[in-house]
Amino acid sequence: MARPKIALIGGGQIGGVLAQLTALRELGVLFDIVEGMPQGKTLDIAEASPVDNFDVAVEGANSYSEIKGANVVIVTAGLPRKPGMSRDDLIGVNSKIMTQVAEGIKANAPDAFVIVISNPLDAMVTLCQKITGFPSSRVMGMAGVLDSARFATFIAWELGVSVKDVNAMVLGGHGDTMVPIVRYANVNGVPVMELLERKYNDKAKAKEVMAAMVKRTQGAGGEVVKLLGNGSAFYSPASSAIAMTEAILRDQKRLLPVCALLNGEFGVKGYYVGVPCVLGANGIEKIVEFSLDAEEQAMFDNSVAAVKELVDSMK
Ligand code: TXD
Repeated sequence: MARPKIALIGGGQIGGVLAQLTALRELGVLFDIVEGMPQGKTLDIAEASPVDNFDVAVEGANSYSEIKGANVVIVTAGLPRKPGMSRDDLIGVNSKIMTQVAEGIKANAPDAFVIVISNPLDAMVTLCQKITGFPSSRVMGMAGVLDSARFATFIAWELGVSVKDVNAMVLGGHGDTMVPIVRYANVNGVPVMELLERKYNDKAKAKEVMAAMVKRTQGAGGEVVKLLGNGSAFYSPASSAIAMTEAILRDQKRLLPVCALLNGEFGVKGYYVGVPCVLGANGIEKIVEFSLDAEEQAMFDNSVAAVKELVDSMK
């Protein structure tokens, strides 16, 4: 079976790491459409192949015609935040870029699955699906996998356990209103709240520590932006998008938080929001609902309202 072809639209910070990660997994990769830089990055990655022991066709491209036949297209085209900026501040410039990118994908890779990373994520994936006209099962946003990974990292550090044993999920919009689902966060099935209460022998302290981790998760993107001073996170977003790509290409039926177009699920219709989805060979194969308690519902509704306001501002 021919190796799958992945087109990476946007060869900047995240795009460069995406190219390396896809190459290392021998997933096959066609890289970027930005003048010159993609050729340099892919040549550099290819020259690492004897050392990292992978065979893969890695090409730099400057024309959409070279994404023909791509099975998956991952979009990072767009400006990142600068310190002090919100993701929403990017909507004007990145909407113009996304319009051009979506038209290129529609014309050259009409059967591809599309994973949008560009910010503001919930709005950009909405625009991409609208302009490509692809079924919503094939157009999704990457945010929840990253936000959940951040939440899991903070939990692991707090409890002194391996990240491999932490399960944590973040739903809602990809912004300060995102919703870490505290109630279901666990370490190999043991609720995190119980472990915190035992660690501190104090329920109030446990709640305080968890609240701090929730807040850090919601602000984690901005924390990296502030430290970097120029640009935003790129290793963790790239890894998160590759996890989604592998789930599709290897038909893994992963249950992951994905920014998906809702049609009544979780009480939302007609908007892209981060919810649990089964990802497999058919893309978003199922949106998995579960009951939210009153606090979670209020946070989710608030997050959805923020997404609606942002998306409606594009109309
Ligand atoms: O979780 C998430 N979804 C977020 C997304 C996590 C982190 C960063 N997030 C966003 O991804 C970020 O706010 C940006 O909107 C995108 C890409 O971030 P990155 O750090 O990769 O930005 P770069 O390094 O500026 O790369 C963007 C590339 C750059 O090389 C531009 O030349 C290119 O996009 N670009 C284009 N490529 C193709 N077509 C067009 N029109 C175009 N315009 C710019």
